[in-house]
Amino acid sequence: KVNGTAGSGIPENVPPVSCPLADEPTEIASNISFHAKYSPHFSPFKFEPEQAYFSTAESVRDRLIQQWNETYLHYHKTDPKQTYYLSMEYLQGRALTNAIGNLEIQGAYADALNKLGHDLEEIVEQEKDAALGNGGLGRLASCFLDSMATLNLPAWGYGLRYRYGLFKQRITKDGQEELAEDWLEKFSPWEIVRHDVTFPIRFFGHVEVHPSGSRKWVGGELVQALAYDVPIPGYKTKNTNSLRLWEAKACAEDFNLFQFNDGQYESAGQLHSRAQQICAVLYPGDATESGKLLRLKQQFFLCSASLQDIIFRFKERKDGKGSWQWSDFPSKVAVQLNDTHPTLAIPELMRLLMDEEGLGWDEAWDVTTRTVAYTNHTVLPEALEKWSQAVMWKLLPRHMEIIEEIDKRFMAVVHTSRTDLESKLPSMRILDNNPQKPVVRMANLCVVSSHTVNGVAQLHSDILKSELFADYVSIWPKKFQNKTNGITPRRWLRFCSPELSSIITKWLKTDQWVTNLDLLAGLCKFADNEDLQNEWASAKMANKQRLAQYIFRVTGESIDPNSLFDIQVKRIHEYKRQLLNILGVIYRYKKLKGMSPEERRKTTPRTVMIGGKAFATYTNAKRIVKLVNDVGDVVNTDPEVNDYLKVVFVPNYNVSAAEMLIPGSELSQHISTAGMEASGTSNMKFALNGCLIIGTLDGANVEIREEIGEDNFFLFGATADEVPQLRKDRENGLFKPDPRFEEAKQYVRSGAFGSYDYNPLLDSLEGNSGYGRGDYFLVGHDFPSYMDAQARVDEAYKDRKRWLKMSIMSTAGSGKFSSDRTIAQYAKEIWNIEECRVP
Ligand code: B1H
Repeated sequence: KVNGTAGSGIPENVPPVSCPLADEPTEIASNISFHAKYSPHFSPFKFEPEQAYFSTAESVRDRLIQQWNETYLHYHKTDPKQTYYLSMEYLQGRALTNAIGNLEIQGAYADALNKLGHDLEEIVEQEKDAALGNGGLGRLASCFLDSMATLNLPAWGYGLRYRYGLFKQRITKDGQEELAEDWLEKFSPWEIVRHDVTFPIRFFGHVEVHPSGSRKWVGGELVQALAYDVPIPGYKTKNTNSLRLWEAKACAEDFNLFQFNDGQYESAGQLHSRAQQICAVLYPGDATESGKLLRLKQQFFLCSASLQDIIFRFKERKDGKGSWQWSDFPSKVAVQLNDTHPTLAIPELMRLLMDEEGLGWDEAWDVTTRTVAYTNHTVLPEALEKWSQAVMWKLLPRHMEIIEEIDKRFMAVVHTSRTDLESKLPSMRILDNNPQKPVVRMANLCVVSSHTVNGVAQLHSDILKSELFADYVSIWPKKFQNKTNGITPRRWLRFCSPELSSIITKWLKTDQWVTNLDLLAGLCKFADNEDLQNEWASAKMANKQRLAQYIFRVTGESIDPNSLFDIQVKRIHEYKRQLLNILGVIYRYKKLKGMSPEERRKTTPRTVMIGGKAFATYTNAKRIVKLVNDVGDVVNTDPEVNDYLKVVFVPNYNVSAAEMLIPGSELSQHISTAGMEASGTSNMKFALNGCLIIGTLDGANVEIREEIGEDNFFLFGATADEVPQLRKDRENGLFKPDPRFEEAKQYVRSGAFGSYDYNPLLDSLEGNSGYGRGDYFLVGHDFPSYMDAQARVDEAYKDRKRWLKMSIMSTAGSGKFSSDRTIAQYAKEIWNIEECRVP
């Protein structure tokens, strides 16, 4: 038994010492010092914050393991249908606060640490963020894990254990610099290596045809996938699921001792170091051919290891329970693909069923298509994955045969039953056989092979149906669904803002909102209540002060907690329009400079914070980072203005920084070109924390505005259906720029913010057409309505009562955006799984 629980365990007459799961602070303190002494990673005579963190984490892990074992046993016994979430990214952030919060042992651990001479708040800061993801897509996967455990759903996350996560961002005088993020530098106390869970993964090789006609993939190179399990506790429940992260290892016999003894040290370990490359870094840049091959290897590695594991578990739990059939597989297994990155799960499941298990094509296809579902997260053309057929034939020859067959059969269906769609076939096909560059279109493969395809916000799902996947809708009208994203209210309110949380609990007279977020609507009726407003304001002020200290620590800049805290934090991308934000700031600065001191005193003082990482080779994104920093340098040292405006670039934005920034925010910017941001999820986190939104009708903004009320949302900009015509107008020379927009750009070109050459960046806003040129993202078109909306913000902030009411209404209207709601919908409407609560 590899994963097994039955039969081969420790004999019952020799039970292990029961795990010391103490509740009393004194006992917890003993347990922490036990770990410091008997699971030492440091000198046992040292107990500084770092040592205290690791021993505290190990003490908490004891509890997690206890619940995690019980959960595994319970699922094994009950044998429900389970969901397997396949994602190349998880942005888990820190685990300690979340674990003791979900286990409800926060107070006891704080007291225990006090007895040991430490402060919990300081200890949790010792933990490095696990940043195995890029942005929203990876954080969504992590919020989903929290909700699946909290809802007692039998579910697993599968991902890769990258040695280096998303790069660390440092700001120098030249702008962004990327450094390796060594999250495993010491070790992670939250993962359990599973030497009993390994699978072989093949690359390259060829297809062998047997006389019977059956085919088999052989040869090439083999590496081992080794499992690391991260326990995922639910909130106030015993259920503790697994995030299973795969690491690549060479087989022991791959080490060439003969070569080593001969002094050829490097070639002796060649296969070892090649295996290690697979999980070395998150998304290696794909500019080079070798980088591309490595990314494809990573994707296949995740898919093959996870599916072998899933099939193993399916068979294991069926063992000894009478007869079972492969046709039962879809009633025990749901596989969710987080975007197209794990698409290879489809041909890999087909291969395993046909070549390893002996099923015929039709049977294997039926099982696969009833098992797999696909979530689309973007309509941006550059993010729709297309893999070179040549590279795929080389790395995965058997999978390419299967993909060709899926393509062929799909064409046959259209030719026989949908002749009306024949003219659309060239773009609907999975294979794009363009002789210049033949590719496999991964999204098309997903749509054809999945039982369900969903978008991540209503507007996005509508766009998928009316544009990207429109031609498929008439074939499979019921295949397409919407699942509006959500966020976990535990990490994103209960734990990151304990001050606001206790006020909410006090006024709602219950803390049930933490698992039933719709209860927040109960705050509406108190939105005008002066007592609530005062308590609300003081919690917000406490969070702003904490944020101001953080900003001082990471940038050296002093900011005034009495100014309006205005924040935009997300990956830097032209479609997200940080450039619109900073051009607005530049215009504001120029106006402030032209005012008399009395006039300035009548303005609303603001602190504008912008943070986010730019992809290392994305030149315009890096220029935007540099511009924000340069504007900050000028504005913040200008004594005429800096009481009324400060501009701060927040370095190295990550999950932990978000937990500090979001509770202290009052206004946040979600200002993408309409139709381009699939959903956004930080918009939900800000609104939940009583932060007002200035935004376009894009992604989930549309639904947030519906829920919190249009009076409580600062709306501006073109709508998604206007965008194509506006781009055409521009091509036809019909666009008349607003003078304010021209003035802001001109100010930068004049050198007001230093000698760096911003002309190439600003030139992307000029001209008439082209992706990334001719103002494709419509910054110029939306600039005047953006500035008008900002003027409405300034006015609203002057009226303290009105602002506080809007803030309370934002929180009150955020119930829909709990990932508990999202996951309950996936469970019911896509996965068909039910709760399996550990007694
Ligand atoms: C989202 C990505 C993404 N959509 C390619 N697509 C990647 C694409 O490494 N890659 O190759 C990585 C990530 N990420 C985001 O998903 C959307 O832009 C957000 O709007 C959305 O909220 C989020 C979660 O659905």
